[in-house]
Amino acid sequence: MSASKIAPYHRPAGGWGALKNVAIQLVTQGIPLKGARTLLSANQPSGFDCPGCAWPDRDHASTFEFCENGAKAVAAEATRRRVTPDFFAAHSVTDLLALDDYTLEGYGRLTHPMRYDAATDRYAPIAWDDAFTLIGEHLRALPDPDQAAFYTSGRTSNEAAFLYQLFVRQYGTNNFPDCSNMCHEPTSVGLPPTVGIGKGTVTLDDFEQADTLLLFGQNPGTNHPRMLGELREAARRGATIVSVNLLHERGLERFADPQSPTEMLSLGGTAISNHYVTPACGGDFAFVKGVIKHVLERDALARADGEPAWLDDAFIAEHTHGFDDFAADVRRERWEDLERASGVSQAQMQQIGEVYLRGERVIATWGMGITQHRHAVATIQMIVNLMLLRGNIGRPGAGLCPVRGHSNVQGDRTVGINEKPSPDFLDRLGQVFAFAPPRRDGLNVVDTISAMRDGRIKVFVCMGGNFAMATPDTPRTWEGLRQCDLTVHVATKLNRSHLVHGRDALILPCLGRTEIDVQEGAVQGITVEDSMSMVHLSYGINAPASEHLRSELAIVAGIAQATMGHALGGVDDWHWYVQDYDRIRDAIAATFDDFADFNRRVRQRGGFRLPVPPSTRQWLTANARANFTTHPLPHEMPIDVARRQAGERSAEVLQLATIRSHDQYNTTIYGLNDRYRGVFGQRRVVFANAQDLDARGLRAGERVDLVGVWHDGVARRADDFLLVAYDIPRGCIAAYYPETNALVPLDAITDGAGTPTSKSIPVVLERRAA
Ligand SMILES: Nc1nc2c(c(=O)[nH]1)N[C@H]1C(S)=C(S)[C@@H](COP(=O)(O)OP(=O)(O)OC[C@H]3O[C@@H](n4cnc5c(=O)[nH]c(N)nc54)[C@H](O)[C@@H]3O)O[C@H]1N2
Ligand SMILES: Nc1nc2c(c(=O)[nH]1)N[C@H]1C(S)=C(S)[C@@H](COP(=O)(O)OP(=O)(O)OC[C@H]3O[C@@H](n4cnc5c(=O)[nH]c(N)nc54)[C@H](O)[C@@H]3O)O[C@H]1N2
Ligand SMILES: [Mo]
Repeated sequence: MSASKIAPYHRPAGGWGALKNVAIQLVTQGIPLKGARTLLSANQPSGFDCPGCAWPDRDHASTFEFCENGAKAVAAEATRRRVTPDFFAAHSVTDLLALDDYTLEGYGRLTHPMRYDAATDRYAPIAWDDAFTLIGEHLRALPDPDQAAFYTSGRTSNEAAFLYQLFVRQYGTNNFPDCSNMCHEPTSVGLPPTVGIGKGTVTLDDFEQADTLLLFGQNPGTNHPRMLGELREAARRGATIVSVNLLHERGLERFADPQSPTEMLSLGGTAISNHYVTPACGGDFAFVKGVIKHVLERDALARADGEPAWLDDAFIAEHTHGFDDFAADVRRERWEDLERASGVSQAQMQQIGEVYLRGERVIATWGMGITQHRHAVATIQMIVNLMLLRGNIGRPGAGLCPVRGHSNVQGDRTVGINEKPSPDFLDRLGQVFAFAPPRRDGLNVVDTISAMRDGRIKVFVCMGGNFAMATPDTPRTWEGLRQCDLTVHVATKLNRSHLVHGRDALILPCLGRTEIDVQEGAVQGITVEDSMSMVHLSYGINAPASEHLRSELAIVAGIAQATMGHALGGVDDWHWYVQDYDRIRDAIAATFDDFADFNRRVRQRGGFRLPVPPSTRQWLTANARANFTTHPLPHEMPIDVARRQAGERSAEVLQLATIRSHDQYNTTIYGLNDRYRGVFGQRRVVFANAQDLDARGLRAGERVDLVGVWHDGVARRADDFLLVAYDIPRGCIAAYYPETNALVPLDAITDGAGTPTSKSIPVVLERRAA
């Protein structure tokens, strides 16, 4: 690993750096040339869906699209390293807990089912059937099924997720905390009342036709590298690209396509953004409102002068509701209040308003910089308002594009992983499988943690993910996990969640998406849904990491059979579904009209797209219209509240945004560099504005502790970070997740969506004693 240093990066994103880093990853994971074959099969017709991000690819049938971070995700799964029973015999859980997350996952793939033994403080092998029996005993012993919770991380296939929710609902609870609760939940909550569906409305074809792209709070150079290909094409054909981001992210500024010989040889790359706006943390809500205010003002002027209107009057009249109230509210806002709340000047809001007016086909995208804030739902609805003004939804080249995270997080939701299922869905599920699904709303992620802490959740099953690290308020989450009677983790690699366990604990190793899945002698494919609602098949190509691995589906069936004794839908044994995954797809098709003829359609080249009614201007809202939503600026922004609570330290409070480095996949750390941001060989850094440092008598290069400020008076801290002077708005700092999750209070959540506000946590900096 390279020595630690801070050195600004001036080259474009992508380019030679990307190729070099893939080679380094292959060597680190012990993958020889064969690795190249694995990489070339990502997103190919007969290959597997990339386990990296949820960005779609051209009809799943095009030439290989190079993606550095997709390659890292594949290499991490295809690693030659193994965590065997011998490994567990040699290391106590207490010893393993002392290691960092990078080291833990670096040990490689899990090979055997393991059970915790308190007498030796070690995990020891257990037979699969005994593991299932143990889970069944625990679950059946609970007096109330609501005392169990079932987490899903978004890599799980549609088939596994469907079977999982079917079993859990037969068992009797809707307790489905899900990674989505920490991710795009505000999108899933904010969009349905406005456009009738909680998903994006565009396809890649729309990206090809758009003349204006508004990119809010996402870092595609790292988290969705294949999206840079679309942005590069757009930039080259003269589309106007506006980035709205707390930081000047390299990938949003310049990109060199590793597959373009000219860009690689000239070292220059393509400029991406024409305009770059850096609002304060959480300032996007007021910023978008300011842009809208300009649009309304220009429209009013044009009309007064007898010029053509700027608004799409016909669309607003025919398709929308609520315009007058909304417009009146926007007109009432004063520019100085919008400036203060956004951290953006009136002039720049007007400038971007002008860009929006000139755009004939506008797409708005957003990521975690928008969703992980107190006012995320309002911000997303304000973006929708902006788009509705000129009919930028439901026509070619225009629309909404929330950019999802995990490669199947959207699909898991579609097939029923939802702690607040709709009555219609439950009715249908009950009809198809002849049972009475539970009707009570279940618990989301933060509610599950609270419920564990006060003993209301006793059994916790995780289908993937790393709950102990990905969730907020780390010490409190750990308290909760340790109070459980049983924790179960279905996983590919060792992580901290396996070490912060209940009294009984199991680790159940599963096949990854890159691996060949054979049931009853036949190779099985699974399906996933990408960020643009395309559903396609995925087949692994590598031999399984161990002969003892089972597919997630087989594991769900094993748990279900041991718990319930019989299956649903006139089937005796849950394993019947797993013998041929087509059977589960038939069950999905019977439950959801949108999946009619699933098995045939998914075998068409490129798969199929689930219906997205707003993309053809059909609005499945209560009033069958697209709705403008009115959201006045709050009297106090979250940071003002925190400052008030901080008492005499009020002037010191900063807003911390917790973000991803280039060398990580959520809690999986691939390496210690974040090269586009100039960070090498380390992760405990905090990016701060030089003037903020001066004002606090601090200097870049010093080490500091981050100390939380919250109304409950609980001491929250994350210690020992290197201060890096950075181009970031005043009052804001940024540092990597998950090291900073201890600072995120459990009740710091998005209004209406329960998502941790991981992008604006009030903290103060304290110099460490030398
Ligand atoms: N390689 C890799 N790929 C991934 C992941 C990964 O960890 N590694 N994670 C996957 C997952 S689950 C997800 S959800 C996505 C996440 O992908 P992103 O949404 O890109 O996630 P983040 O890195 O958390 O950062 C979001 C961006 O928001 C900006 N930001 C922070 N606060 C604000 C703000 O208040 N306003 C604005 N406008 N911008 C702000 C940050 O500067 C950063 O550029 O990526 C997915 N893909
Ligand atoms: N402070 C802060 N916290 C955050 C965020 C943030 O920006 N800031 N982002 C949030 C977001 S957007 C998300 S999505 C969550 C992510 O939360 P999670 O989805 O819970 O976390 P991951 O790190 O993606 O999970 C990694 C683990 O998944 C397991 N795994 C990998 N592949 C498979 C597979 O195919 N099957 C199974 N069964 N297991 C597998 C491996 O054991 C690996 O260790 O974190 C959230 N937490
Ligand atoms: Mo995510």
